[in-house]
Amino acid sequence: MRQNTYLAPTLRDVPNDAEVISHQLMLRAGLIRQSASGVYSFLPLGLKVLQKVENIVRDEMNRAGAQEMFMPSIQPAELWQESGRWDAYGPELMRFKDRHDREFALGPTHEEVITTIVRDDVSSYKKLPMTLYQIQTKFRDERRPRFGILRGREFLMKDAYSFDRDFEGLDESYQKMYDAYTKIFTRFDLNFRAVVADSGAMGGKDTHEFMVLSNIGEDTIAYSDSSDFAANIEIAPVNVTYEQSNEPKLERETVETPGKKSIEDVSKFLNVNHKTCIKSMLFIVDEKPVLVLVRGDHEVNDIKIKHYFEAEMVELATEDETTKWLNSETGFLGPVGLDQQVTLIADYAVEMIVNGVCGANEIDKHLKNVNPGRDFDVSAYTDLRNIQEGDPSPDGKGIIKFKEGIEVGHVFKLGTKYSEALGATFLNDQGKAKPMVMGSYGIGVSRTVAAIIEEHHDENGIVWPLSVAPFQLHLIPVNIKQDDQRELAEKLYKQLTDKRYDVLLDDRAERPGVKFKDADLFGIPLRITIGKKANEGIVEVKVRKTGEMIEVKIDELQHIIENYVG
Ligand code: 9G3
Repeated sequence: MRQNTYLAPTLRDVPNDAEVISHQLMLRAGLIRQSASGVYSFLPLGLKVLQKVENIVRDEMNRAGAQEMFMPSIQPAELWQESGRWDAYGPELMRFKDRHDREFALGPTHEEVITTIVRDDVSSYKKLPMTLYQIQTKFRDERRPRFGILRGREFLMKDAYSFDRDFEGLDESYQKMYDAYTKIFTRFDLNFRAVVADSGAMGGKDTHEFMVLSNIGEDTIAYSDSSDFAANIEIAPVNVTYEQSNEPKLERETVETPGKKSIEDVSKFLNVNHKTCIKSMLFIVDEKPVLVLVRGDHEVNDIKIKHYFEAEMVELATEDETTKWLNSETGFLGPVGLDQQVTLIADYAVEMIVNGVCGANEIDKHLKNVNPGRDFDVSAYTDLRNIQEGDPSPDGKGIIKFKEGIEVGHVFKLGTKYSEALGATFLNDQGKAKPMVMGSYGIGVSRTVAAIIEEHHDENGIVWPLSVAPFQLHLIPVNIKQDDQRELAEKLYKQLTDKRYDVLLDDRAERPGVKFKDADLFGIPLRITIGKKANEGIVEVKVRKTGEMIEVKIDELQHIIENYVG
């Protein structure tokens, strides 16, 4: 490719609305341009990388036995009404009407579409297991698109769907996809972890997120410093045995705590350790009031509350609801003398508190020397808190540390949620109709491009791993007006492209400094510079990743290139 007419407009300055390095570099290196908030065009250089990422995903999907197909983005509302999701999603689902006033959605995902296709054309167990996938644009009207294509409103996703006879079959299909994902993210040279995650609205039990460790990730991963345990903090289980002090249990008393609401203020004011304080938070769980207790130094995890009650909705109570159920206000809530209608549950750590402090359910008052079992009974002790750095790893090996992560993949065991809702059944070997058992598997293909840049860049620009680089070689004659440099460049360009190398030739009549700055921004793995020694048949090779520079004779060049690029 000749750079002089190539649409890869580079920017010297960092665009000020780009907060993260991948967004900055994708704009500066001319990979993308924004056309609306969260909506981007891929320019030629960006598209070449996107296609390399796509093709590695495609290669591993095919090797895992998945069949590629292609579904429409336009999805009839009837499908989503049949699955019950038309009303389950809010403004994030992009909807529109056609000229006949019929309702449609722009597909954010394709469970409904794929399930009806398989329902209509697969009916025998002999055809299962079957895994289908596509690589296609998805639409999600994010409230706050940010970080460039990391969180866009139109993005490229590989979405796969597996159909099995039974749950054992699903486990096998799931494992095949899981293994394929491990190969894919390894080929992208990404530092990733498969973390146990929460299936959210998708239902089903097992699910893993493939997270690229990065300090700009929007998810927090709890991982062990000495095992491969890793889980999204949302559902990371806490496995701690708490000590109980053997101090004598004292008489409970009410104390004045004017305006002292937070655990910090109360523990300071009463001069007690915040670990002996009981944090009480009122939640409305599927319309019912639930007071949740955790130890003062812990955080409530509302996903765990949701799972405990297998609830649809878990919301923190408003002040009005707090007044209604506890006749008090946030900051002075406690479990003693609770209205029978309020369910009381507590995290395991609370059970071991002796002579604790909690709200008195009266404004400006707290209780001292409160003892679980004597002063209040809970309907259950269970795991309700966020895991914390320093906790023992739930698998008993090592200590928990936190790291932010960018979610680039997500695999789900869906079970029969969609096949039952949409009637996708098959006749088993006894001729009995059974619902197919499904899994769904996503990779954010465009998001992965940004994640690779987050991990592979330096102060001069992008440093592409060879597997996804837009070109393998960057051929740069320093001064295109010098005949010997131009002629040698053209000769090498022909030789290398004839050998099927992917070569970008900088044939622009630009100053050397501009050429080299652009080359650093583009991050093509190997740069071949043709300068003053062209007439001696000597060129300079620079390895983008290491900065290593070597001068080589033309006839040694092939060997160097094979060595580095393959
Ligand atoms: C929607 C909207 C946004 C959504 C969904 C539906 C996320 C939705 C979860 C999935 C599950 C899997 C197949 C590939 C892998 C992920 N955001 N999800 O279902 F209507 Cl607006 O997409 N789908």
